[in-house]
Amino acid sequence: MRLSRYFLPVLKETPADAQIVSHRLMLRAGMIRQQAAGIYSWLPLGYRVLRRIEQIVHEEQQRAGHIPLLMPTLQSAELWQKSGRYDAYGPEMLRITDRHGREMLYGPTNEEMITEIVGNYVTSYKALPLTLYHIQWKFRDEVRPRFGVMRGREFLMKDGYNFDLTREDALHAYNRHLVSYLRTYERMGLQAIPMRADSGPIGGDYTHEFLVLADTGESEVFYDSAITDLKFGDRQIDYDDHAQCQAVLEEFTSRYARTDETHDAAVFAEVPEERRRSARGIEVGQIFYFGTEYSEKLGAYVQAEDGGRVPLHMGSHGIGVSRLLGAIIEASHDENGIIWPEGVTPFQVGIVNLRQGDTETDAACDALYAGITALGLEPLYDDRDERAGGKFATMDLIGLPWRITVGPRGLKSGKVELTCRRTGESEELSPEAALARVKQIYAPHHVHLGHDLVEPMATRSFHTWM
Ligand code: P5A
Repeated sequence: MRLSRYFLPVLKETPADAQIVSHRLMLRAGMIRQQAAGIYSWLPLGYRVLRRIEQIVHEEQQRAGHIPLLMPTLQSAELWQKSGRYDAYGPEMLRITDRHGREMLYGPTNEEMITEIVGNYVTSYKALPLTLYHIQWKFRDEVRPRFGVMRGREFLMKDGYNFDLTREDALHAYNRHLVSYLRTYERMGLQAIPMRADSGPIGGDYTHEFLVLADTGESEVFYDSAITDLKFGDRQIDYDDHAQCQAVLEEFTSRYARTDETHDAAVFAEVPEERRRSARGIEVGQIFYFGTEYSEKLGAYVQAEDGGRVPLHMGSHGIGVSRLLGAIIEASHDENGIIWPEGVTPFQVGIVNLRQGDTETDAACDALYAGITALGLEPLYDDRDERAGGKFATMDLIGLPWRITVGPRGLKSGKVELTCRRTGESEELSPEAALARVKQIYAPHHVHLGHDLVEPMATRSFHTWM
């Protein structure tokens, strides 16, 4: 993308009403625009990151064997009357009446709808196990929408629902989700710690929240610092293997890590004092196992092997897709702007032309642009007729992890400059060597452009999702 042809409305001033750094930076970098309290337009740069995050979520869901579908945002009140949650959900639910006087709502979550779907089509235990998920907009009429996309009213969620014959199988689904979430967040450059939590209006007695540690987080958390040493890394997991998933779950949940809702001072006191931490965290996901409650109320039964009719065991699992942009920025920025992790960056490399209009410099930039594109990556080329300082400031603000600077002086000795946004370190390299470095840097990140999903590291066969 050439910056001269892009739509990147960066702000010079720091927006006065934004209280936390991620909100300020998203506004300044021209990523979002508020349209009403807690409701945002996703401007091109923000939309790109949102799509990258969605892509990672889709890949990791499908790697775990989960199947994408798409349910609507509007739901009929009838479904929720069946589960008993229509009244219980309270003023957080946005209720709408259509022209025929029918009661509708903008879905805050989809347990009822997916249970109705599965209950209608699945009749035998042979169709199980089954996990369906979608990435869809939700609406929760939060009392205090704030911090930009972090606590929105309209927000994007990945929500998945497992249907199993037995409690044991459903607990395997729970474990499998926990494992796949660890991998998902790590690919986004985040450490998200699973913590024992409270189930709230979703129900059930078995739940973990995933928290990213950040001073601006809304949750108070208590944990054993040894947990922050754990890395998922590039382990290959067979997601059908119960024992393997259970082992990973135990590894990542055996240390003390709880939100304030489930915090137990007596148990916490058993953690060695030097490892006891209390901190703030951003909840980027939550998983639940809740048994047969929804299945019974909405009629999701199957015929078991012995011919009996049994309700399905269920759980639900959510990732705060739009909130993740805020969480990533909270975890990764400096005084000059955002620092995107390679896995989610909107463009992989920025190209800065120090003398726009100079034939040789322009040609060198064009050649780099073509070279990066040929690697299957997307450069953002600042080809505007602007001063170098302004170009660097824009690149730093929008946070591209790597920048190549091209100017007449360097080109005289055949060199361009490759700069790492995170460390600020620069290397003088030939354009060919710079391209080779870029290729090497992005090799582990499976950057997929457009809508095609071809996953080279599949542990099982993939569905393409669009
Ligand atoms: C699990 C999936 C559920 O709704 N039902 C379907 C279950 N869980 S949850 O914890 O309530 O939400 C899942 C994740 O969504 C994000 N989230 C939000 N993001 C932005 N603004 C909000 N107002 C908001 N509310 C929830 C969180 O990341 C949460 O973990």
